[in-house]
Amino acid sequence: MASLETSTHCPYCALQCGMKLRPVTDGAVVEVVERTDFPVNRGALCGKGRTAPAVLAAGVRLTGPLVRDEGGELVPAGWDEALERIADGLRGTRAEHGADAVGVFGGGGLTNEKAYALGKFARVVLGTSQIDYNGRFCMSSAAAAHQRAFGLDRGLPFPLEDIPRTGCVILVGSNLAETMPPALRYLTELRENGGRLIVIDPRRTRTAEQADLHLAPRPGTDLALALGMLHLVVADGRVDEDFVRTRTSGWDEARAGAMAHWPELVERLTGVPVPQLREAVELFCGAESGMVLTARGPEQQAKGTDTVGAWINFCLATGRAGRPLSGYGCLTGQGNGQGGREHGQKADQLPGYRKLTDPAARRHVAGVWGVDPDTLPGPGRSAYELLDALGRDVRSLLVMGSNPVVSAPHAGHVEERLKSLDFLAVADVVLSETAALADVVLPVTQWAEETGTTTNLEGRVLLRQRAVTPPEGVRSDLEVLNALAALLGHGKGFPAGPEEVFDELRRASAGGAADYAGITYARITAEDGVFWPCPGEDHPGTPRLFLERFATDDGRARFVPVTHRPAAEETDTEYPVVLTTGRVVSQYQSGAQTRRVAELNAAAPGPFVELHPRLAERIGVAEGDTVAVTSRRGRAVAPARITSAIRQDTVFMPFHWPGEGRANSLTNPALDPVSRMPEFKVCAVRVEAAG
Ligand SMILES: Nc1nc2c(c(=O)[nH]1)N[C@H]1C(S)=C(S)[C@@H](COP(=O)(O)OP(=O)(O)OC[C@H]3O[C@@H](n4cnc5c(=O)[nH]c(N)nc54)[C@H](O)[C@@H]3O)O[C@H]1N2
Ligand SMILES: Nc1nc2c(c(=O)[nH]1)N[C@H]1C(S)=C(S)[C@@H](COP(=O)(O)OP(=O)(O)OC[C@H]3O[C@@H](n4cnc5c(=O)[nH]c(N)nc54)[C@H](O)[C@@H]3O)O[C@H]1N2
Ligand code: SF4
Ligand SMILES: [Mo]
Repeated sequence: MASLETSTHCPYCALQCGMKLRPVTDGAVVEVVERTDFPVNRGALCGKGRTAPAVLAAGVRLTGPLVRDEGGELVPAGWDEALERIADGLRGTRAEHGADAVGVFGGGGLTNEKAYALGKFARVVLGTSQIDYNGRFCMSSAAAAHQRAFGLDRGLPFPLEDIPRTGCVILVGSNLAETMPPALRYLTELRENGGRLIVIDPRRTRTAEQADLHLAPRPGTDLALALGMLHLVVADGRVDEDFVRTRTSGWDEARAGAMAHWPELVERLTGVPVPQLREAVELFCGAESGMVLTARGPEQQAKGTDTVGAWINFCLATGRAGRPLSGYGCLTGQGNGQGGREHGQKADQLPGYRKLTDPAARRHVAGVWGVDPDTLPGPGRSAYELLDALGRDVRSLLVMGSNPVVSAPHAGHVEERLKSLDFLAVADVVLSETAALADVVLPVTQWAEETGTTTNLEGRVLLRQRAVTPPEGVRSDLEVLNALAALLGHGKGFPAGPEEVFDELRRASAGGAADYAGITYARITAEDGVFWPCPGEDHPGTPRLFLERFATDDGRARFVPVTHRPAAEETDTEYPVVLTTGRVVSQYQSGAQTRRVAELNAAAPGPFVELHPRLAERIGVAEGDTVAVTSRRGRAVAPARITSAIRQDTVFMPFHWPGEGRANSLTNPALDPVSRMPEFKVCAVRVEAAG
């Protein structure tokens, strides 16, 4: 039977665990089999990966297009009708309001081929600048900080296998034990090898429980914390002067910023005692090598870019970057969170991580696309700004691979904006909350039913392979774009075959920062994935970046001067508690897929509000009682989960559910000025027992 097994990767997070799929019964459904030969997870999977085939079942997933009838109901329709309705809708808006009144919203779960084709479709077929995607809500602050400091954005500049061999890891706002469970092994091995682990999180999470030292700052104060630690590095004479002189620029200004953040001030701002700050610096600087890894905790803030910048400054000042077993990295989140940000579904971007504002980049990509560079639109709005403009400047929208009704900040407002559109089309595998608002819903194939590449959090390009035949009535996103392009007058240039699209992507990315020119499907299969940049088929790929030089013009990493500032919304007497949000192990994102899996629902049945016993006592709620959480934007209710593992001034809600317990009814859409990341991790709320 072994020959019937197909090697592929999980549909969910950025770890992209390897797995094998084996057909059961008639070949329409598969089961997951361990794939121990793939190095990243060596066979281990979390519950989401193990149960992913449940979403392939008819009755769970969409099996035919839906269109809204005159009575306002979504009813089954044929593909021709559904596609024509979309073409008419988009064409009509363009004729009446101009090309920029048509918007596109993509996703970091889409394969490289889809992300590339979607960006090209927006710019070439629709002629619109108004395209962005949910990755803006994910790692955009780290990406911006990477660009600023290193001249290149690849989440991790080294493979995960380096982590167990470094001396000390500072993990900032990552709950790896729940968000990438098989990767916890790297931290366990680190500690077995004598390396130290410091976790910074307002909650004592399952991840923090593994740490030698856990710092629990008030949400939104990471910037002060990082500056305070850099202050101590300077005060204690621990700066790596030689590294700073030879490999960096801009230290004097950055140093001045840190010196303004003396330890006692930082203790006051963050709530982290000075002795803990000192211990963290001693552990980190006392080791031969070290890494700082951030995830959404410090990044999803209205100052996320500067916060990551402060951690990069810390790495540079201590000489823990651009050297073996040392560096700063961001733990990217979505299945193709890395590749999805490289090939053109981002508002300001062309394939190969090129800039839409760069004339040479426009010429190169226009050449590959066979169009006049002058016809390519300029940069558009960022994700939240695009959603906020719906029904006003942007009047028709195509959504592919996102469920913003649940996942966008200030979701009540976003839902209203979606409802005010002249026309909404959604391509999805299930009837998500966003799809349920659409005029036309297109059912698309899923991971096991199609072939395509993703780029995992290490920058390793991987191949997912088709293992089952999709149900009749379902088409791939590439087939959808191919058909829509044809209806809109572009019969050529949008092939539906993934390998053909990938070969075009390779040419479009050639010479860019994220260069895939030398990567082929055959090589990926033979080599356990290929790390970009990989400019030629004889190039080995690049697992480790920056060892000789950084990707800036002069090869030096740039310190960025940063200073602390408060959260966009501070607590006050009316809203005295901080709300932060995040994830639980058994649900994925907006839950569109995982809320349809019985085993996962049994483990994580619904929303909750995590709060400290003192706060619970003060508002008079016991475990399981219904709690009302109110912010300036909305209200949510969910059962109390009382634990001393959270700060007394903070409550936590996971964001996986719609309806009454929707965390994003509360969150603040204040944006980071550089990355345009919303402040998902901090807002002010009132917490009460719900009558
Ligand atoms: N089970 C599961 N796994 C997933 C996902 C999922 O939805 N479910 N999604 C995937 C995706 S797209 C992503 S982006 C990743 C996200 O992976 P993580 O970043 O690990 O996930 P989060 O739970 O959003 O946030 C991590 C931690 O940040 C802490 N935090 C909150 N506020 C602050 C703060 O102000 N400062 C600091 N330092 N920490 C803070 C939270 O308490 C939380 O424990 O997970 C990926 N994996
Ligand atoms: N409060 C709060 N909100 C958050 C966050 C937080 O920490 N706190 N985190 C943010 C982050 S990091 C992220 S990444 C976002 C994610 O939020 P969303 O963008 O809503 O992510 P998903 O739930 O993964 O949505 C993906 C949708 O696309 C569908 N889909 C899956 N694969 C495909 C495909 O190949 N093609 C098509 N057409 N559809 C597909 C799925 O069924 C699902 O409906 O949420 C953000 N929102
Ligand atoms: S850790 Fe991520 S990639 Fe691995 S099985 Fe779980 S969801 Fe899938
Ligand atoms: Mo994410």
